[in-house]
Formats: sequence, structure tokens, C-alpha cells
Amino acid sequence: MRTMIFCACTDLGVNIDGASLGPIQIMNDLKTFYQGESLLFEQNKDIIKSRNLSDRRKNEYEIDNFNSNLYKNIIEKIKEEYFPIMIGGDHSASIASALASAKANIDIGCIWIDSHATYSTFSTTVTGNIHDLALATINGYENQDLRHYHNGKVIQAAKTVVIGARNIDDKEKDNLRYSGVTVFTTKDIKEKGIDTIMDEAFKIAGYKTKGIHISYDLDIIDPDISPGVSIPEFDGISEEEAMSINEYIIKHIKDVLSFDLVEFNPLRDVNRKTEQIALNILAQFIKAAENKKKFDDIKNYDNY
Ligand SMILES: [Mn+2]
Repeated sequence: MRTMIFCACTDLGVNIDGASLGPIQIMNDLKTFYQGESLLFEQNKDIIKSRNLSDRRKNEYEIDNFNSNLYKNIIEKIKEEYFPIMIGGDHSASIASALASAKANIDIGCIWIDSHATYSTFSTTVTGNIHDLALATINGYENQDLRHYHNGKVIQAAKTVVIGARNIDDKEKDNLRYSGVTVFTTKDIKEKGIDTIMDEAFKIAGYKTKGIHISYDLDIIDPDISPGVSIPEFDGISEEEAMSINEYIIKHIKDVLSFDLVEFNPLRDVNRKTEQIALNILAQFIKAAENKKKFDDIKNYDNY
């Protein structure tokens, strides 16, 4: 398929600067081998970002403007039969990309690869960073204000899998339990191995769906190896494990409808370590997406 890269240059969903610079830096590196098309989305430079820890709805209005525009554009390009790849930006942009894929493709599942479950609500959030509300919003678990522009089905929690989470606060745990999302922690990955976890995730997210939205947050990797993220969490997975996840996804590209790579923060990176990993992941993924056949001939429900 032809690919469209959406550069979501935002750091409105987190309380430190830098994630908005990631997509442009990655695109500059990609230029040497990416011949496909891309679209740039920038946050309004005139706004004064809220970095106030007690603000529980940080930059909500600006995120809303940014995401509703991104959402519309992604839907349009999916309808024109592009394969959408979003480069973030903080993880709040995935509210737009996941819901756009849900709107355009109707019944989809979601695999959320992240050291954070992002399952807070406005009433339970500890940080007030809207990227911590992303997956709950996508699943229709409260947070209606963050998806008012979406007039399609949400992605069912029963067809959603979190992989690599290791910092989940107590209220978030309750939210996850109520909603019914499947969560595989970093410990699960270490114990069972990547392939077993990914098999299980694809089974759940692919069950009677048209395909899967994948959202890949670089902070799943250990910050010693990949320091260039806004909110690092210790005891992450290795680079090899991160690449194995990518290889699994590529092998099953026929079931993948849309893809995000988020949270690269160049201001936090050391010796371009995270940038290089992000590039490796994208280089492999883009090639697979370009080789993917069109959506109509792909998915066989009987496989699940
Ligand atoms: Mn994260």
C-alpha cells in the first residue's frame, strides 16, 4: 500500500517540553530512504503551555484543536487507501489516530505497547497530563470531552491489549479492571517471551475485527538503552525485545490497519540512542506497510 506519515508535533499532553520536536527530527533522518508522502501537524506556537502540576486538564483545549484536525486528516487518507503511520509527539495524539482508524475501518482492535497503561480519567489522574488518559478515552471509558469530535464506534476494551506496562497507579488499576482491558506487564514479557505475548495480543485484538491499530511508545524500552522519552520508567525491555515486537508486527502486517510510534523526545536523548531505535523500528515497519496488500484481500476472520 502507499503510506502516509503523519508527523504529530505535539507535547501538549505531557508536562515537559521536547516531544513536539521528535517527529521532524525523525523525518529528516528518514528522508534518505523514505520516498512516500507525509503531512505535518504542528501545535499552535502562540499558546502558553500549562506545565502546572495541579492542573488536571492540562492544555485540554489545545489538544482538542490539534487532535480533531489530525483525526479528520487521517480518516481522509485511510479512505484514499493510504496506510497511516503516525509519528508522535506525546501519546495524547494517539487518541486521534486510533479513533480515526476506528471510524474509517469500523470494527478494530488495539495493541498498546507502552510502559504506561494511560488509563486515567479526569477524576483519577495523578499527573493531569492528558497523555495518561489516552487509552481510556479510546476505549470510551469516561473522558468524553477528549473524543467529542469522534462520531463512530470506540475500540472495545475487550479487544484492547496493553503490553509492557509497569507503572500503573491504584486508581488506574481499578479503571483497567472495570473496563476489561488485557494487560501484559514487562514481567509477563520476561517470563513468557515476546512471541507468546504477541500471539495472545493478536488473538484478542484481532478477534472478529477488521484489523488492529498498533500504538508503539518508545518508553517501553529501558531508559538506560533508550533515554530519549519524556516520562522514563525503569526496568524496561531490551532493544532486542523491542525489535522482536516490531518483527512480530511486521510478520502479521496483514492484520495491522494503522500504526503509531510515539514519545521520542530529542531533548532527553543521549548520543541519539533513542533516535536510532526509532529509525530502525520505522524503517522496518514502513517497508512492510508498503509491501502490504490492500485491505480488501487480507483479513480472514476464520484465522481467529
Ligand atoms: Mn508511555
